[in-house]
This record gives sequence, C-alpha cells and structure tokens, in this order.
Amino acid sequence: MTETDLATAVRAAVDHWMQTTELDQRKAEMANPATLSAMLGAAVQCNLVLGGHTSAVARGFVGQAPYRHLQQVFDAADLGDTPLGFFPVPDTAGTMAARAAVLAVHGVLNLETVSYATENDGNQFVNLVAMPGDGAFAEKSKKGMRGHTDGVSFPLNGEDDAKDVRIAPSPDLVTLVGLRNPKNVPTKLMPLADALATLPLGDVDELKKPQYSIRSQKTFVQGMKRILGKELVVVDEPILKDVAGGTYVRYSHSTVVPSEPGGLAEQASNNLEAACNQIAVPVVVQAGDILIINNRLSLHGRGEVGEDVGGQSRWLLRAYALDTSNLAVHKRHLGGSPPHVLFP
Ligand SMILES: O=C(O)CCC(=O)C(=O)O
Ligand SMILES: [Fe+2]
Repeated sequence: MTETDLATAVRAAVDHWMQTTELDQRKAEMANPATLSAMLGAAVQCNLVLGGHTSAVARGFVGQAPYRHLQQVFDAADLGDTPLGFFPVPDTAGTMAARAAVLAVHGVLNLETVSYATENDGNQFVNLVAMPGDGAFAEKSKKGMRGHTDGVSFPLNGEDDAKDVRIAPSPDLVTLVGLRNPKNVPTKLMPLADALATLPLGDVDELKKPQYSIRSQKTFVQGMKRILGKELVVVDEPILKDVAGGTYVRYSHSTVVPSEPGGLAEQASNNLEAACNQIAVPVVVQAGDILIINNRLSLHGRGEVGEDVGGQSRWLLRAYALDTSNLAVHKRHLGGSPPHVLFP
C-alpha cells in the first residue's frame, strides 16, 4: 500500500458523500460523528478492496508509521475567510469535506475521533490559525513550535494516571487537515526512531527512567481548573516507554522537566530535543491534504506562521483519534457532553 492508494480511496468516499448530500443533511450527519465515521470508513474500505487492498493492511500501514501524508483527499473550495479562533469551525462545503475526510480516515482505521472536555470546550475539530491580539494564545499561534506530543500530561493508551483513573489517554493520532497554507508553512515531523538512533545509549536509558514531571499544555489549563479544580501535573514519569514492538514517547519542551535539574536526566532531554531538531522532516500540509501523525511514534512541531490573521491566512483543522475499543466508560466526560468527549 502507498499513501496515494489510501488517499485515492478516501477521496472517492468523500467525493461521493459530498455529491449525494446537501448542506443540511451533512450538518445532521456530522452531529453523529461516530455513525458518519463508520459509514465513511466502510466506503473507504470498499474502495480499498476494489483497488486490491484491505482495511487491515491500511491499519498497519498507518499504525506502524510515524506519520502518513495523504495528499488531495478533498476539495478545499468554498471555505469563507480564515477564522480568528480555535472554534467554531464554520459550516461550509469545504470544511464539511475536510471533516468528512478525517472521519473517513479514522473510520477505516477503527479509531474514534475524540476530544477532551478541558480543551477548546470539547470541540471535536478545531481551527489552527494565527489569532489577533497580544494575549498568550495569540502570540503562540503566530510562532513556530518545537517538538512535542499532544495531550502530554495524559497517560499512554491502556494506562492509568497514577492518581486519577478517570483521566483518559492522550490521543493515538493527531490528524491535521489543510484548508489553506499560502506561505507553505511546514509542519515538522520528528520520527522517534530517527531521533533515538542519533542519541548515546546512556541518554536513552535516562529517558526511560521515571524522573520527569509533566505539566499540561496551555490549551488545556483553563478547562482543567474548571473541571479538575487545578492543572493536571504528573510527577516521576518517563519520557520513553518500551512497549511490545517498539518505544513510545511523550514530550514537550515547555511542559516536561526533570525532577532533579542539572543532572543526567536533563542532559538526556536536552539531547533528545537537539536530536529532534536535527532529524525533523518539514511537511507542508496543503489545502486538501491530511497529515496523520502517530502521537506515540513521532514528535511534531512547525515553522514560523507569521503575522497574517483572518482573510486568506493559514488555516488547518486538527482532530484526535484514539483506539477506544478497551476504554473504560469512566474516562469519558459524559454528563451532557457528546460521547466522543473524554475526561478531563
Ligand atoms: O500548526 C501546525 O502545523 C501544528 C500545530 C500543533 O502542533 C499544535 O497546535 O499542537
Ligand atoms: Fe501539536
């Protein structure tokens, strides 16, 4: 299987859905994303089979790769102006096709499209755009980003937070969708295996020791204060974890610090970061593209976005996917939230 094979199967499913529905019907179907994802995922599966592939192969093709770039999987026309904040995503034909493409991809992979109640009010799709003003979010939105994984203070899938079993895992996949990217600002992919191959073994050992404390990323903090009463901060955690068939990572420069500063643990995380910068692969997510990032096998960052806001400025959508086949129900937020909203 190639990225083009998968992209072609997704494109056919999305085009068919767009051609056979009107805006009102699309909105109604989008209100039940799990059902729509299963339906579109089944359509992708049919298209794969027609092309001589299977969805099981697609799951391995995506699940074992640090990232996959699917180009031109939907028509990014009819968008309206670039929004000025994380949400809402405006309901236009272009953003509907974009969201359908994500649900189609997650559907064929048997993954649920999830969000967290504490981040962006639990919105399943958010705009990644440069924001006006001079608050912390606005400033960050225009800058580059160093290597990180998303939802870094949450446990790996299948594990519990040491103090609160309700805390859901961080996403398995971070899926970015291109709506516009006129200045070709790259997203930077940092496959973990490539970074670790350049590190001394001693550093890798340090990164596997439970000796780092992890704060939550800025987008979660306000919501955590509301829902948990405080920001989630975890202590004595490793950055790397060996699992069957590989090594997983959770890391963010701004939120992960060694419990004891100035020692080997700090040297190792600094070296990991330098290694990530060295091996980073720039990928320009163009209008109509989907970039699937494995949030365990790859870190990601981005280049400088710049000052342009609104109008025709850069606009990506982001969604998260999680294998929820073994997810305990207490890790969902529920209580009036849609089922895809996880706790916290
Ligand atoms: O804008 C991008 O290309 C990536 C953004 C990102 O990684 C994030 O918002 O967490
Ligand atoms: Fe990110």
